[in-house]
Amino acid sequence: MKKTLVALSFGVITSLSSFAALAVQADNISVENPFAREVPPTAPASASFMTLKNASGKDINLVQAHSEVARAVELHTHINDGGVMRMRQIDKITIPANGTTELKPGGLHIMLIGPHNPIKVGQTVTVDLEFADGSHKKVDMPVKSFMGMGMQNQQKGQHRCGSGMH
Ligand SMILES: [Cu+2]
Repeated sequence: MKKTLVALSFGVITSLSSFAALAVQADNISVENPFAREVPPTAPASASFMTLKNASGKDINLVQAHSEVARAVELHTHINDGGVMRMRQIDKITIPANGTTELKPGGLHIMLIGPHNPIKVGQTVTVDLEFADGSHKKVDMPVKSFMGMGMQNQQKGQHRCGSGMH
């Protein structure tokens, strides 16, 4: 009987520690100021932005993102292509050890391609972040209008960037 108990608790400890190992990257990442961009019903894509903070002493890579609001979700950056800002898909976004990575208009972003429904102000969009170790973090983000953020100039750049992709 005693032997069984010991074996049982050992099994529990083993599974707990392996769970902790799996969850460690997501647990070290905190998300600040997440938001998604409102787009017209006909828009082929939207984007989401946030500040990612890494509380660990090792670099953490965001390798994928998932969301039920869109047909496909991609990690993107902007590149300056002969004076024109264009988007490009990338395979990871690195959050440096004890550092911060900002996803913002005109820079890194999470692309929501082919929204199933119009993405409007007042809604909340959920994006699931997946890190290199397979751990996940769900982020609920309000939908914001760029016009309401005093970012008219940015919006012009975004539009050009979007038409460059499609
Ligand atoms: Cu993009």
